[in-house]
Amino acid sequence: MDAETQQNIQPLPPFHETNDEAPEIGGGPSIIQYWAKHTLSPEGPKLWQTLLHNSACLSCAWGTGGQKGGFTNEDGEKLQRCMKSVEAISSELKPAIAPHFFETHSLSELQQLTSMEADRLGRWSFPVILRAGKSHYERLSWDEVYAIAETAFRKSPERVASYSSGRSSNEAAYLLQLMIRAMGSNNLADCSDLCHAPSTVGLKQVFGTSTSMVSLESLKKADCVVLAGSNAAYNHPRLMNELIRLRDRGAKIVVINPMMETGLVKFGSPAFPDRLLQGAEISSLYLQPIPGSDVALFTGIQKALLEQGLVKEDYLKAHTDGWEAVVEQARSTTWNTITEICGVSQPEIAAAATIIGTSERVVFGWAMGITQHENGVDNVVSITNTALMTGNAGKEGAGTMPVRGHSNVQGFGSMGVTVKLKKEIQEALEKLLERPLSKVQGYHTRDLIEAADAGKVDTLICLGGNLYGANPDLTEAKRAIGNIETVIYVATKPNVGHFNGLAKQNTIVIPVLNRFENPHKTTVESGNNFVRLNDEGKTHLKDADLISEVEFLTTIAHRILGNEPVDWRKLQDTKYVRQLIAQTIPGYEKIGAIDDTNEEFTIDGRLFTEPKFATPSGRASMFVTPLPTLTLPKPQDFGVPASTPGITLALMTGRSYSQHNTVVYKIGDHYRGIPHRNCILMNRLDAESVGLDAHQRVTVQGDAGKLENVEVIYGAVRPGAAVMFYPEVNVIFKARIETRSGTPAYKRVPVFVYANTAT
Ligand SMILES: Nc1nc2c(c(=O)[nH]1)N[C@H]1C(S)=C(S)[C@@H](COP(=O)(O)OP(=O)(O)OC[C@H]3O[C@@H](n4cnc5c(=O)[nH]c(N)nc54)[C@H](O)[C@@H]3O)O[C@H]1N2
Ligand SMILES: Nc1nc2c(c(=O)[nH]1)N[C@H]1C(S)=C(S)[C@@H](COP(=O)(O)OP(=O)(O)OC[C@H]3O[C@@H](n4cnc5c(=O)[nH]c(N)nc54)[C@H](O)[C@@H]3O)O[C@H]1N2
Ligand code: SF4
Ligand SMILES: [Mo]
Repeated sequence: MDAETQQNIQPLPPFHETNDEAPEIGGGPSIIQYWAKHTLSPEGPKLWQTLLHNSACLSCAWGTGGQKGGFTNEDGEKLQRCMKSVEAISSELKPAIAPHFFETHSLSELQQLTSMEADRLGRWSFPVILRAGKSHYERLSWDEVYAIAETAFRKSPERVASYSSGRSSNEAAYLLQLMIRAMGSNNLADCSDLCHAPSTVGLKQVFGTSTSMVSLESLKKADCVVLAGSNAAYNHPRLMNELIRLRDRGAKIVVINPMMETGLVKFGSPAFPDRLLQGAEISSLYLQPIPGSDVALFTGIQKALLEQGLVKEDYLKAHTDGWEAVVEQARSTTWNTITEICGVSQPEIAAAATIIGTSERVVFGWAMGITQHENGVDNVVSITNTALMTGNAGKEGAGTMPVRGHSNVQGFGSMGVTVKLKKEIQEALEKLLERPLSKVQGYHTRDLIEAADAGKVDTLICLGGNLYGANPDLTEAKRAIGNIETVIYVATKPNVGHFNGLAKQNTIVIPVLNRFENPHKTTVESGNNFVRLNDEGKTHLKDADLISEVEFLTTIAHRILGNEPVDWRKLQDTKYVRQLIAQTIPGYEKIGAIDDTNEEFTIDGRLFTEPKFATPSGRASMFVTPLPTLTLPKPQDFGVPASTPGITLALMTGRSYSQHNTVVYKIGDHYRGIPHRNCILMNRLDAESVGLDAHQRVTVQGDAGKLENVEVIYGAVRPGAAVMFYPEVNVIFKARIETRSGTPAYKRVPVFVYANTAT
C-alpha cells in the first residue's frame, strides 16, 4: 500500500475544541494509573490472585483467561487483560453486606440509591426476603427459601418464567433451561433479547448459524475491518489491540458511528507502550451516519461497489441465493435517497466502498449501534449482504463478527436459554426428558414484561441481571414486575432492580458465588466461539451464607421434579452437566472430555473458512432490506407547547466509560468529557441553533417521561443525534420493538430538549 492510501482519508475532529474536558486519545496513561491504584491498594493481593486464577474474565465476551492463566488468550498470547476486567473483579471483591444492614435500612431508603451506590453496598451474602406490605428486607433461612420456591414453581407452567443475564456459567444456564422446560414452560427470557437477538435472527436466516464466523486467529489475517455501531474502545478493549496490530500491518479500519468515539480514532494501549501517550491510529475512515440509517449507508456502499466494478458476481452466483434482488435494489436506489436517509455524502460512501472492495479479506464487526433499532435485523442483513457482495464470507481473514456483550451471553444461547430453540436441541432434550417439550411459545424479555403487566406471570427466577433497570420505560417495568407473585433474584451484587423491581408477594434475593469462587469447575463461551474452562476457587467472604448457582438450581429442580428425568442432585457435580451438554448441544461434543483433558476448544460448525454455509443448500441467503423512513416527532407530540424553544433529537442511549451495563463504577465519562450521569452529549451546532450553551441545564423529554436539570455537553456527535447513559435514561422512553427479535430500539430514542424553565 502506498503512503497516500495509508493516510487517513478523513481529518480528525479536534475533540478539545468541541469539549475542553475530553482527551484526544482513548485509553492512554489513565489505564495504567487505574491498574496501579487498584493492584497496589489493600485489595491488591486478592485482585492479583483473581487475575491469575485459571478462569475467564467476567466482563465482556471478547474472552480472555481460562486454563492457560488469566493473562492469556485463546491464541496463547500473553498480557491479555484490560482494566475493564479489573473493574469487574474489584466490584466482586467488595466486603459482604453486614448481617444487620437491612434492619436499619428501609426499602424506601434503598430505593433512593443510584446504580453506583447500590453496587457499593457490597456483596450479597445471605438470603433475604421482602414480604408484601413490609418496609424492610429480612434475612431468610434456606428452609424457608426452598419452601417458598417450591410453592412458587408448582404454579401452572405457562405462568412460570425465568430471565437471565450472561455472566453465569454454561452449566448453570443449561440447568436453568432444563429445569424450566422440564417443568413444562418455555419462558426463558434472556438479556440477549435486549442485545444481539437481531444478529442471531439475521445471521441464522443468512448463514444458517447465528454467531460470529471469525476466530481470533482469522481476524488477525484481515486487511480491512469494518466496525459499525460498536464502541470497542470502552466495551471490548482487547479488540483495540487487534485493530492496532492490523493497522500496523497496513490494514484499513472503517468505523461507522454517529458519534466520533475518541478511542476509535486513536487509542493508547498499554500493549503498545511506545504509543501509549500519543495513541495509535485506529480508523482509516470514519463515517458518521444518522442514527438508525445503517441500512441506507450499507446500500450506498453496495451501490458504490457496483459503480466501481468491485462486486464479486462469480462468488454471488456460486455461493448465494437471492443476490439478484439485492443487487437490483442497490442499483435502483438513487444516491439522493441514500444520502438523504443516512446523512453521509456520496464521496465518503464511495471511499468506504473502495477500501472494502479493494481489500482481499474484510471482517465486518458490529454491536449495539446496529442491533438496537426497530430495523435491527435489516441492519444486520444489510451488513451480511455487503460482505457477500464482496466475497467476504467463508474464507480466512474475512467474515461477519457480531461483537457480543456479556462474557457468557453466547453460551446461554448455545445452552438453549432462548425462546427460539434449535430443532436439534429440542429433539435431543425431548429424548433426554422422554417426552415432548411444551409447544406453547415462550416469553422473550419484552413479552415477559408485557405478560407480567397483564397479570399472566406468577413466578419469576432471575439468574443474574437487572430486569428492571435494563428495560425501557422503568415505570412499566416496575408495574409489570409488581404483578408477579414471587420473584427470586439470584445475584452476586445488589442493583437498583432488587429495590425497585419488587414482586406482589415475595421478593427473594439469593446470594451466589461468582465465576472465580465456585467449588466446582464451570465453562463459558466467548463471542469468538471459544469455550473456556474455569477452575474451582474460593470466596474472600468470611462467614457468608452463599450458594453456587448450580447447587441452588438443582436443589429447586429436585424438590419439584424429584429424580425425573435426571438425578438432579447428581448434577451438583458439574462434570455430569457437561456430559449432558455434550450429548444434547450440537458442536459442544468436546466438552464431554474437558474434565480429563482440560482442553478448551472452538465449537464445531461455527467458523466458515470455505463458502459452504449451514443452510440446507449450503449457500448463503440474501434478502432485500427496506430502507428506513426516519422521522422525528414534533415538540407538541411530546406534550410540550409548540412555542417552546428547543430541539428534537435522535438519542443514542448506552454505556459510559466506567459502567458495566446497569452497574455504574464511576460517575464521569472521561473520554467523552462528561462529568456526571445526568448529561446529554450533543453537537454544538444543534445546541446553538436553539440558544443552548455548553453546561446549561435542560429538560430532556421522551414519550414516557422526562429528566430535568440535564447538563449540556458538547461533543463530536453528528448534528441531530445525542448521547445519554442508561439505566437512568430508561425512565423517559417507551419500548419501540424490533418485531422479529423483540429487541428494543435503545439507539434512536426521539427526545425533545429544551431549556429548564428555571434558568
Ligand atoms: N466495560 C464494559 N464492557 C461491556 C459492557 C459494559 O457495559 N461495560 N457491556 C457488554 C454488553 S452486554 C454489550 S451488549 C456490549 C455493548 O457494546 P457497544 O455496543 O459498544 O455499547 P454501546 O454503549 O451500546 O455503544 C454502541 C455504539 O453504537 C453507536 N451507535 C448508536 N446508534 C448507532 C447507529 O444508528 N448506527 C451506528 N452505526 N452506530 C450507532 C454509539 O455511538 C456507540 O458508540 O459491551 C459489553 N462489554
Ligand atoms: N437504554 C438502554 N438500555 C439497555 C441497553 C442500552 O444500550 N441502552 N443495553 C441492553 C443490553 S445490551 C443488555 S445486555 C442489558 C443488560 O441487562 P442485564 O444483564 O439484565 O443487566 P446487568 O446490569 O448486566 O446485570 C448486572 C447484575 O448481574 C448480577 N451478577 C453479576 N455477576 C453475576 C453472577 O456471576 N451470577 C449471578 N447470578 N448474578 C450476577 C449482579 O447482581 C449485577 O448487579 O441491558 C439492556 N438495556
Ligand atoms: S477485552 Fe473483555 S474479556 Fe478481554 S480482558 Fe477486557 S473485559 Fe475481559
Ligand atoms: Mo448486551
